[in-house]
Amino acid sequence: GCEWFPKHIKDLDICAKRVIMYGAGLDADHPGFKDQDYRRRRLMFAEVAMEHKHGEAIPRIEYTESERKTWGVIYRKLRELHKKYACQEFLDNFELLERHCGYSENNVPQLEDISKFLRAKTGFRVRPVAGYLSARDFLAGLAYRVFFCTQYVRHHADPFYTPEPDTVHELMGHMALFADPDFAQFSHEIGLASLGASEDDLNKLATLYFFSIEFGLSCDSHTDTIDTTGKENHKKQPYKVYGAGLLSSAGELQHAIEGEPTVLRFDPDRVVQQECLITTFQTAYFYTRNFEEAQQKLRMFTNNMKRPFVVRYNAYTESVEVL
Ligand code: H2B
Ligand code: FE
Repeated sequence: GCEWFPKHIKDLDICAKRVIMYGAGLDADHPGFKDQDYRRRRLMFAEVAMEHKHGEAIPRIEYTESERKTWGVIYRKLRELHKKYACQEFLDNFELLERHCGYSENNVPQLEDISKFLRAKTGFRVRPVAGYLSARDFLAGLAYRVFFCTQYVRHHADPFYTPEPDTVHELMGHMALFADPDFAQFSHEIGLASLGASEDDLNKLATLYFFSIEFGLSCDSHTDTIDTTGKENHKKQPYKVYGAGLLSSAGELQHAIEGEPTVLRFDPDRVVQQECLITTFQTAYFYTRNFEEAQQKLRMFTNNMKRPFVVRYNAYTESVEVL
């Protein structure tokens, strides 16, 4: 647990370069594996991300017609499903993204615009990344209120499937809630807990990230689950979705709410025992009443983690003091 970790937001330049897999390294089962044009395009995105440095403007991308079409198809489908399944905080902030950040069916939004918007809202920002990072590097970004964000679009052959994060997942799934102060704080605190954490603790934090930020459910504040006769109303689903993995996947979003999976309370001691499933739908999801509750539970859990030092985040200098 005494590995190097970023002490200043600028140090994230180092984390951003340690991509595990991107562009040229596409696996044989990737839909773009045999598509030379797609692979070339991915190398361009990788270059933009690799050359980006903290504090610089994020280059604007001119998306191709094919990329815009892929975006549009998913956008239309997901917006329809969001209205039914997403939590209110997500819906409200998504509307702001439509109003202020160029979100629409016909336009792939630019990271630079979103980053400026989020910064004004919660101090969060995004920076481009060429592909998948280790959990350690990825979570370190959150400590500095930075979200590593892919900028490329998945392969057009299968708009509703991607084996890796892509900009559609990030923009449709993740961005809206980073405009919510409690959600932002929750994310920031997972990140802080990860700095210099032991391998074991880091895995636990990655699992907590997975079942909250990617697959979390919350209670529907607008649905009364008990009707006036006092009988439970089984018609209305009491859960709403806030996890980005769900909100960016038409299939799993419906499954999580309509498919009657196991839904348990977000209790970190229980959550960390759950296996993160990557290639199939989850068999269990976890819910919190709201992001404040998620924050409190996370804090109780991380307070019991052992680190041979204390980290203190200094928002003025955007650095971490190690005591
Ligand atoms: N890297 C990138 N680029 N995007 C992610 O969403 C991501 C990642 N998720 N690395 C991380 C790992 C997540 O699965 C957890 C923290 O392990
Ligand atoms: Fe994600």
